[in-house]
Amino acid sequence: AREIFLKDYKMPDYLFDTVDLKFELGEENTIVSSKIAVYPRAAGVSCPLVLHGSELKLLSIKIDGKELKKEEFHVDHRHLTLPSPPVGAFTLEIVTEIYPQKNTSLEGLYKSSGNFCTQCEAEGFRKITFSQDRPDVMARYTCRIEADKNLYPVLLSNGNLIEQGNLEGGKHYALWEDPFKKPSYLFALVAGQLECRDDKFVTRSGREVTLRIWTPSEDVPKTAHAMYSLKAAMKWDEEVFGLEYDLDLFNIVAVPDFNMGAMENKSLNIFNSKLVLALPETATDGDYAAILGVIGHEYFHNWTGNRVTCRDWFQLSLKEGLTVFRDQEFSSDMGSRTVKRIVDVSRLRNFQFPQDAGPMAHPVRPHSYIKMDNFYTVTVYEKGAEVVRMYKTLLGSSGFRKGMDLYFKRHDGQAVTCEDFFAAMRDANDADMSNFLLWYSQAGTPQVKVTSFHDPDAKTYSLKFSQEVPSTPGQPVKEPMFIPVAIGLLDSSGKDMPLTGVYHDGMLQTISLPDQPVYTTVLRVTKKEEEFKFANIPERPIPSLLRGYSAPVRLDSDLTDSDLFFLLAHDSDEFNRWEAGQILARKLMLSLVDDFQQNKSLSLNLKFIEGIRSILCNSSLDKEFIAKAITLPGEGEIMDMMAVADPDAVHAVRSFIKKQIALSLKEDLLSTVTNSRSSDPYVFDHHNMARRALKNTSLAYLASLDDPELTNLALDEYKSATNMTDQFAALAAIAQNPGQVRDDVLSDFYTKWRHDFLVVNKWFALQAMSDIPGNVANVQKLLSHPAFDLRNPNKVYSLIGGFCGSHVNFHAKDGSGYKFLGEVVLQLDKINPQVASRMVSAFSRWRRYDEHRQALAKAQLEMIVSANGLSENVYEIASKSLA
Ligand code: B3K
Ligand code: ZN
Repeated sequence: AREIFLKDYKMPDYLFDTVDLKFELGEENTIVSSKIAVYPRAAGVSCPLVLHGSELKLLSIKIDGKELKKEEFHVDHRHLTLPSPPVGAFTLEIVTEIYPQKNTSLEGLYKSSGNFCTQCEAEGFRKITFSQDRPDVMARYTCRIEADKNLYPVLLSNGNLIEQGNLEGGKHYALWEDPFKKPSYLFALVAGQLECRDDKFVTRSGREVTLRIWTPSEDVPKTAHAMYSLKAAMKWDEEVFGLEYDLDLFNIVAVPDFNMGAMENKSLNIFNSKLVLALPETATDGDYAAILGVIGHEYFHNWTGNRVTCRDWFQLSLKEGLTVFRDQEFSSDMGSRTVKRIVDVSRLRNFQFPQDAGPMAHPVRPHSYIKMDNFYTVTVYEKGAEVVRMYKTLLGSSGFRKGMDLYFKRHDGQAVTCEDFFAAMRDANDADMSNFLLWYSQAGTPQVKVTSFHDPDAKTYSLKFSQEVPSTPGQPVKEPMFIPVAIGLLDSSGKDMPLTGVYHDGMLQTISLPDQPVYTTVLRVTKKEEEFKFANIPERPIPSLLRGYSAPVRLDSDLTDSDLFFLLAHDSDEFNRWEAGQILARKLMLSLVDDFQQNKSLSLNLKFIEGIRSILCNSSLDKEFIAKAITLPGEGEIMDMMAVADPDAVHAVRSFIKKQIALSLKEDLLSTVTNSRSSDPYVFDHHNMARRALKNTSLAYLASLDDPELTNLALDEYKSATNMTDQFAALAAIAQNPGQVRDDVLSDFYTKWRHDFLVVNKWFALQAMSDIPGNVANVQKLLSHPAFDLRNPNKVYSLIGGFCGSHVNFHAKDGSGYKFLGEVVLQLDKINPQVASRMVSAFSRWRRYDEHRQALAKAQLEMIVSANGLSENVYEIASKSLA
């Protein structure tokens, strides 16, 4: 397999002005005719023109209307080469034949429940026709679609519909024109039997935009929330970034077979149905929130990704990190900012930190790849979003906005790099950002240590920072990073102290004056070791460090347990209140894991329970915040902090603490459940979501006790639920404990929902993720359940992905989990390499476990890499995992 390197980037020799496509969609094959206006980037050059193409049957090729002779071009399985095209501009016409009906990779043109659709990012356009399939070649496209009118009444592509009509033989056609230049990866086509929900949005400059969400007719009633989300996103982008939509039509299509969540094709977003369809009875609060976020995300790409795109795929985070940051901010403004931050930081810790510490660790801007699809990662997306957030933390809201404005002013219509974004931020603010760019090139989570010292005589409070970036594959030695540390100091009554000035590098920098007190300041930590000394601090403060999680680092401080309990009770930064509780919980869990491993009996510190009780019973706190604050850190997070990850110990300890909390706080939890019920119809708003979250978190604690009375309570909740959030939460609560009740209620749920594939996927996922002993056998059985299908990515993610999420079962000591995954990966790889490669990633941290498990996992990885006909996708992940 060939590896592609960032350092080898070369500008294209030829550019495309226009691309006119014609699709003749048929039942056996599809004929694609492409007419490209080609011109050399530098006048007068003559060199070969190399087009990408894969799995294409070439039918004809013409230059300026003249059919090429055999010796005038060359085709292999990746390229079509024209060794000596004409000097100057010319027209290239190519006709190819493709077989969408046989395309199970769901990349390029394929069929999903009878409808045609496309997925081109990153390099799927080359499976449709020969092209320079790279993002720095931007052209204006037209697309003519011809198809049977009965089978495919709806024909969609990017831009504006400029012509449509009937053809002979029961066919019809539509001609679409996209006035904006775009790279091939943003091309889209949809044809099929679809109906739409129609709406309007008037932009603030008065453009009336038609909004349409397309689904099979029976699903149209389920698109109301997606439409609400779209309109909210359009308004938000105008208000917060001054960005308006730029066409008269915006289409969203929902398809059941889709590799990822969604795709931001210009004016024709294609979505995985699970991120569009929702009714209170079928979708949970989590689903509603995900729909809001992803509809926003794809819409926001219209500016960050489409109007300004990436020069090459190494720059992916330029659009993805930035757009994730934008969707996070959007969701924060629509709900609770603190809770959204907690959710995002937990995700980073549970998934990105492990990636950044393992064999697949890569910088936010990777240096090389074999298959680009393997780099749509939590590092590029979520760590990339943290990098964007740090600009905002350093430059402030208005400085960040100035940087964004300059970025669009400079680069609208261009394909650019992460440096261009950095330069816009820096130049718009005249800022000194020293070594900030290292965030794009150095992998690994920086480890930051802080020690504090109060000097009562000098009334100073000093914080000494040291940092270390761990070595990662290909990067043994690292330089110190630019780390913005937002900080506040609490006095003994728990109030924020005004921060007046700080000594740094021998200079006193003023922070605030008495009439305009400042309580949070951002320290710029840039060296391996560095000291900051606050002036006018009369008493020993409790520091609130890294407020709002101002940088994606692992922070270690000398805060004592009592400092942390104090912060949990008083910090004005709500995120850090949660964080203080999490630090306490992590310490506690790690020390109990030690006890467990030494066969000591486990016992729980009363102070911890009391801390949880005081949060649970504090009626002044937001209920969703409480739900988060009483939830223990994930097992993955704890294992990630251990020298040798021990899934059995971590699971035993987490379950033990859960049950202890449930036992000790039983009455409080019961009254929380009782008081949080509501008979009002479902509303998706923060108030009601928070109420449900707290009720259901409490219910899960109670049901963990496996006490018949409490199981009955959960059963009552299950039966009386009027929405999926409550119904599914009750089901999950019951399903924690093996037994007849569990089996009965699971089969009741399936019977109720067997007609709704999205709900059935939840049912698969719940069983797959279960920590009940020996679950591999159940999952194996579900593989042959009539509702399961290896060709549908959502089903695979629910059942196979879900199973790998249960640390105890996937890492079962007998190797049964590894064996199960190894076999499935090879089957899947034949169908859909992208999905197979996501699944094989579960093996990548095998070195973190004991020798016995290592040997078992390694054997599976070796079996996989040596398999015949393995895809490059799976090969890359498996071989890098073994390296
Ligand atoms: N840009 C797409 C992801 C494409 C993945 C290609 N393997 C969705 C998104 O991030 O918005
Ligand atoms: Zn995106």
